[in-house]
Amino acid sequence: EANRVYPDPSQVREELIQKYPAKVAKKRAKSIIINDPEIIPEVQANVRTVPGIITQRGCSYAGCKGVVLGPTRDIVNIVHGPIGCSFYAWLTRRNQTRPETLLDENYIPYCFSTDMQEENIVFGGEKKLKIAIQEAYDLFHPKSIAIFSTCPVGLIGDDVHAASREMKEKLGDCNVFGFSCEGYRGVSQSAGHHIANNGVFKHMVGRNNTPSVGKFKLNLLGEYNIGGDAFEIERIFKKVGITLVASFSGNSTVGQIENAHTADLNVILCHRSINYMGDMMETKYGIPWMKINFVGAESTAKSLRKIAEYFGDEELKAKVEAVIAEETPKVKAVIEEILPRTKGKTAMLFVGGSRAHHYQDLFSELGMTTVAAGYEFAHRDDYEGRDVLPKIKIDADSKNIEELKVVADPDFFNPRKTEAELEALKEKGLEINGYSGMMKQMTSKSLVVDDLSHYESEKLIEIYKPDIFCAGIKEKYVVQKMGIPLKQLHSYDYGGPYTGFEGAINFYRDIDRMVNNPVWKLIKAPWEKAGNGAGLAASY
Ligand code: CFM
Ligand code: HCA
Repeated sequence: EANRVYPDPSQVREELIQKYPAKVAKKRAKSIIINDPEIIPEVQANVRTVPGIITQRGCSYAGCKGVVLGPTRDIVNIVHGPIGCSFYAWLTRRNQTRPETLLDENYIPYCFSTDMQEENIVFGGEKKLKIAIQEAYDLFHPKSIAIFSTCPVGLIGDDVHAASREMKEKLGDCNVFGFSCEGYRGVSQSAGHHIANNGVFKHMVGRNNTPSVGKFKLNLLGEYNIGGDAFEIERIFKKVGITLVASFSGNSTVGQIENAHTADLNVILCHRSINYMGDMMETKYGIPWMKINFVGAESTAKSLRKIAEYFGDEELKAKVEAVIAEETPKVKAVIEEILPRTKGKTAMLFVGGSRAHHYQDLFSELGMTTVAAGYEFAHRDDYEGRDVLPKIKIDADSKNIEELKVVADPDFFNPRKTEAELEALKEKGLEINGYSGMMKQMTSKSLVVDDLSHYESEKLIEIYKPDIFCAGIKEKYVVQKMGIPLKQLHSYDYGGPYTGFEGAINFYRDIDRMVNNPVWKLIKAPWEKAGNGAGLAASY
């Protein structure tokens, strides 16, 4: 495998687009890029998918309700729309939660919907929505109820915000707020993230001013506890003595989020889904943010060191080093065992807006090369790095989603670091408010494809024959029928956690099992193999 010859990327690019009509080919070409980590080329991203192309993407409602709000356990999330939108978003993301006691509120297993019917489309659905809010309140008395708009809501003009305000007033002790996250807004889930960030910031953050306790207090942004990822990060934080004030939003509660503005630092794991929150909290409360990554053992160690460096405390730094020293040997031992079996193998990653980048770390720890990767709905900064932002010409979301006007709150603005301190941290390589995207880390001449189409995925597999393909449920069985194992990087199939040190070990073992499973070579029936034409008849 070490001598593997990779296909010429420019030929691959040609092959991917040659069957398309000229106009489509021209558009797709701008999203299919041959990487150069030194002079990072421009990638067309966050633009509308060409109609007719089978995309991996989802919708704005998914990004708002499922992704950002979904993992908070004590909000009743009511979907205003036809039942399918709720049903297909019901527990499919594997975001886990751990209430402290059996009596603690946990609505994650439930599926709340207004079950909109034709009659509501014709005569309006606001009345039904208000009845649903009242019913949920009477049954559960939750602290918060959030309302999510599906496509028909925007089409018929129901005002979910007015209905929420009215019900909040009426109920008194329940925070009710709505989201205009109709599926068709923007071009993908990404618009829904932005809408969710704005709503959570406006209606939740800052409602509880009780000072949080702890010496090193931070919020973890962009971590959603898929497969228990947050539990592993919480375990590590606890071990090193870091206080997690709020998580946005894996294993989180309403109370945490309402109190988040009392933390001293925001660390961001998935930048795509929650960067808006980091920026808004910095403007209003003076909390700086920095990018970290707990996917991969090395990245975890690096991120812990970065956090310790930010707080600048010698005791914390020593504790971080002690924990890394304690956790690393077991990780190394597993890598040593597995590496001879995974070294030189190749991977492709096509997911979401951050994992296609982060999971490359785990593969490189296994000696595997990422030959092609791309996001479903990321923006140019996720590919090229945040410093490209001012140059961005095409940003479909900003046309659709209004930025919240955020200003410093004189009562609560507390600059956690002076300008000079922030500069000093930057000089130490801490990248406060910045990070480099996927392409800087990928090898020269690897392929970067945004919003990969179904057709292109089949072509890529035919050409490269990767040892593993990483994507989601829609791709899984099509790819496996081609004889290539598919690891779901959304739900982790049934696995996880994959974060931190324990998670890295879980991932190595799962990948080893997949890429070295002889079953993939048996995908063709004996009579389908070349030269075995007579085999079938002869065997009967
Ligand atoms: Fe962020 Fe996510 Fe992702 Fe995302 Fe998603 Fe997800 Fe994902 Mo699925 S928030 S961008 S919208 S890391 S749900 S937990 S796995 S596509 S790569
Ligand atoms: C979403 C959620 C999703 C879908 C995963 C998949 C998730 O985008 O609506 O396609 O397999 O992680 O659950 O990304």
